[in-house]
Amino acid sequence: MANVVSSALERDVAVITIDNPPVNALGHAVRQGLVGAIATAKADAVVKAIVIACAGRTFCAGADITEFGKPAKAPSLADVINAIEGVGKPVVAAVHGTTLGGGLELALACHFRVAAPGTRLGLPEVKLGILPGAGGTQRLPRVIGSEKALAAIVSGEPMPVEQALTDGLVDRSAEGDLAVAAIAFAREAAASGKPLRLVRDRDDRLAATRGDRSAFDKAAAALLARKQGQQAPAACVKAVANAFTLPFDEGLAAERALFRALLDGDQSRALRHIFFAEREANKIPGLGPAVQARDVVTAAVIGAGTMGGGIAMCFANVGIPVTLVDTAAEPLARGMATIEKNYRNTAARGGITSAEADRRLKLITGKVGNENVAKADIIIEAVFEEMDLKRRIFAELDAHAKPGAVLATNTSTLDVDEIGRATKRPGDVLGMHFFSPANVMRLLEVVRGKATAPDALATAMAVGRRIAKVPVVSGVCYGFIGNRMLHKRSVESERLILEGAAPEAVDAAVVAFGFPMGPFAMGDLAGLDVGWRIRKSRGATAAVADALCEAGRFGQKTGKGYYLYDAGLRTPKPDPEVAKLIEATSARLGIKRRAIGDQEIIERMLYPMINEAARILDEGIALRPGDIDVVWVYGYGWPAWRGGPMHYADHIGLPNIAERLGHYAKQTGDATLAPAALLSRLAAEAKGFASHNPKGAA
Ligand code: T1G
Repeated sequence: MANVVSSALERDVAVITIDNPPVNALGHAVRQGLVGAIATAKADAVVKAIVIACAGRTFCAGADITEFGKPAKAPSLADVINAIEGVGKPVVAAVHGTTLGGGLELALACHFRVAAPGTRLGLPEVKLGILPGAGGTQRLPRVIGSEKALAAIVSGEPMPVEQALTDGLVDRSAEGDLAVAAIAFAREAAASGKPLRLVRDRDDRLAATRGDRSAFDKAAAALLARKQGQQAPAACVKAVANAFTLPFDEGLAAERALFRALLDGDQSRALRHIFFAEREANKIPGLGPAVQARDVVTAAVIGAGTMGGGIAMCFANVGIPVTLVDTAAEPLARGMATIEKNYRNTAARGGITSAEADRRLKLITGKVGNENVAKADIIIEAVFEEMDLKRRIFAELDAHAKPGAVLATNTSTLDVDEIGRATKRPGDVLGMHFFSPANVMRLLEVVRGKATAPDALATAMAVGRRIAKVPVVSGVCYGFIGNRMLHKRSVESERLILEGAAPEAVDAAVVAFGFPMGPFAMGDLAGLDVGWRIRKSRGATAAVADALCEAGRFGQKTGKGYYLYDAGLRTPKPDPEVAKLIEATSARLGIKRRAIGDQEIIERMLYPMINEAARILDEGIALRPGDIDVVWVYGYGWPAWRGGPMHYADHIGLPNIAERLGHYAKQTGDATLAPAALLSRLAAEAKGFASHNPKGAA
């Protein structure tokens, strides 16, 4: 067993150091080591105080999530915490990096916390569908107050050290070496002779809320308003409320019970799946440590439209200078103005300081003419979705781009290989498919062409992570992973309303499932004319959607689409005109209308997509099922607490899904709804998608 905990004596201070890379997770060996080291320090009369610190890039980032769902091994984290509280000598936590979850709970068990500059402290357990299970819901309120603790625990967002200092969570910020500062603090505490106070015994920050909990309840209601269907946020509220309504040990016991119930639940299993799937998506077979990403110091974006502007902001947001290029001064000025407006709005909302907005704006240089990409290490084309135009631009890039520059296209549907063939350097060409708004949406589909060089792909993945995106590799096919699946849902949603479901009923069922928006409201937001143009260019039709567009109903931008929108408002209102148009279209197509229930709506919204995902997996377009889940959670609003389409399918059971698909294929006469080969095979073998890791994927 690797020695992950060591102890050293600095005169009269015992320094206990955890060294369990990569994030000093509080796994079994660490807990054992801590209990042993604390007992030794307690018994050693020379030791007047103790410092607990971590080696490496961060203090403990929590319990070891890989141990969840396995039999618990003693000592538990609660045992470690009891050992710290029982020492009877000052214990100081020396924290740095991302001090999260069980790591912060460990630090809260200590009498004092000294932090390095740049430390972030938080209890993100709710993001894993659980709540802090080692006293965090009882100790944090005792230090920073109930309302601040509630916000930190229900959001799961870490706080910067500056705020932690202000709130009293951190006692001192270390100037210079952290260990030296923590040892000095520990020695001062021991020398002060002041009685030691454990956080568990503090009540000063609870009294106010105990006296009047109205502000707490109001804050709780606001925090839970956008968490419909999720169990963990509500449990967090209950647990934190116990801190000012119950004695400490009763609150702790209640926390434990809530924690256990959530940990064994489907939602936490789904969120843990997404946690690891997001990290697995970074591991590309054939792209081992030998394949080095190319250096990217500067970037260029071609096309100053909505997508181009958003992409340029992604680079400026992380300090990478970017040249935004367009064909003429007017569209360029319009694009730059939109970027400035976005930054000013963010600064006005307090998201960034205006100085930071200025700094980012300075990193974006607007230029007319593609020759201005010559210095860029990576060039992203974001012009109109038209093959000839893109091929022309890529052929031009050959002349201007420097050797070794990565040439990326932001196409959402077109053939990346064909675009690559427009250049003499197809090895440098790939797709980087951003999602609108590009400066907000975290998903990035990185499309690997047949000729794409491994180091070009590695570069795009590394750049994706640097600009705070979640990059997922896709092969070349129409619509890549996300849009190809989404197309199946669009076809089914059109059928459902022709067969009798109201658009608002379909949207309501999809929202009740956990999506932020249903297909019809989403169509109105994106603009129905976008899909209409693509259908026309592909000779495809959608009876109702086409009829709406022919009537000039493009959605929010025209004040009406599937819904009506009052001037300046985005609230969709059902429109009797649309209901009439749909009924007339059904009659014209000879479709008999009937009542359709929510279960059928959800099955037909989700199962055809899952079926298409099985084909995507089988063709190797997606490397592994988890990648598909990450695409849908970060790009299409699939509720993370349902784990993504593939995880959800395994939860429902592939035999059930296969049976329903077969039923709908017969009912609609659409043979493409029949279960895909991979889905049928796995269903027959009583296996799930989780068992299918194609092509040597990790
Ligand atoms: N347990 C096990 N493995 C972990 C881990 C953890 N807590 N955190 C990270 N890893 C692995 C991760 O899978 C990856 O592995 C590698 O470390 C690097 O991570 C009782 C019960 C700390 C901000 O939720 O948010 O405490 O892919 O790629 O981008 O109340 O990791 O290389 O094989 O993400 O620099 C609460 C989870 C746990 C924090 C670093 N803590 N971690 O981000 O690196 S529950 C969390 C993170 C808990 C108690 C409860 C991030 C990070 P691999 P990475 P990063």
